[in-house]
Amino acid sequence: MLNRRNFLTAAVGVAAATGLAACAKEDDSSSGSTSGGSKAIVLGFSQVGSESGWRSANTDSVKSAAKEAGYTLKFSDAQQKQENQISAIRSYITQGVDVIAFSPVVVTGWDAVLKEAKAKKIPVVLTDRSVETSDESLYVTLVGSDFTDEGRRAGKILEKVIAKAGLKGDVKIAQLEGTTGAAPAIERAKGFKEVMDADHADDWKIVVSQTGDFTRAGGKQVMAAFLQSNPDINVLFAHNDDMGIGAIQAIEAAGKKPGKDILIVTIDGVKDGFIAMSEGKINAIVECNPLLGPQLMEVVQKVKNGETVERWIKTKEGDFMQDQAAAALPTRKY
Ligand code: GZL
Repeated sequence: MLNRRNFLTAAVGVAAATGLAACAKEDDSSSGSTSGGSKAIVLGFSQVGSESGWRSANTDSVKSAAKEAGYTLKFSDAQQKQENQISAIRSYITQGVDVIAFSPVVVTGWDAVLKEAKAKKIPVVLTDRSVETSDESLYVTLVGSDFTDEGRRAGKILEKVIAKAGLKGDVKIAQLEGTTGAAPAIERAKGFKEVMDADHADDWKIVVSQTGDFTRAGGKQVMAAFLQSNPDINVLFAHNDDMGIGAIQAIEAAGKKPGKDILIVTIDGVKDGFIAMSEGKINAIVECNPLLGPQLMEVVQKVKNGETVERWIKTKEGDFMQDQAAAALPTRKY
């Protein structure tokens, strides 16, 4: 999806303009002030929504880091609707913010609005999720994880989970996919399939796969349907903890033991995921770090100064087996 590129010089200017009505849910969550009287950087940020524990932690990180940096943050929650993100970005362009940052809910459909930002010489920084575009100049950098690698890591840690559980015979996998068209959903599925195709073509099979839209309700509803249609599922791979936690409720309602009758691997590493893992209901978690705020603010300053920034600033993250959960819980930051 995103091919790593070398450095890209961000030469930017700032367009002044008057404000317009905002989009779904907007707030100026911090009014910046800098010592020395120089004008505070004005950052327009469009957030995907508030669909998961990961997203809430990501929002907190962006808001607190903007406050810490003394930036004026204009923040909007798109409630997982692309049209809300586009209107928020248009509003930031009209307001003449210094930099626009956003986490694109899906990978396609951004060229037009990003061309409008470019025309007004407002640099755009992607956080968390990437976009598909033929015009690389439409954004300066992505601050976020390698989701394909997260999918590969999920496949590799599932091997350890299966060995530890002593699961024998065919591995029948249910996959709860993230939001349809979203980079993490596309790329996590791709990475997981790479491991399956390379190392488990004859003993692992994804027997059913459907989106749960990264929400607990979605995970519960879809898993209940999975169990109706495929009662012999013995593994669940959920693209995030929240769908895995929802699926646990459906598995227990069906009279089965999550983490035992059905082995579960999820991605994110939010606190509730670690709690479920410490209770033996999730077998392993691949971490996806939402605390991108400080890195984002650092990049925004560099971009505002017209400095060179890397095309992809990756976040660091680990993987956790069930027996590590209890010890890790007290130090989890989200
Ligand atoms: C991943 C992020 C995903 C999380 C989900 O970086 O975009 O969206 O994995 C969240 O929990 O909803």
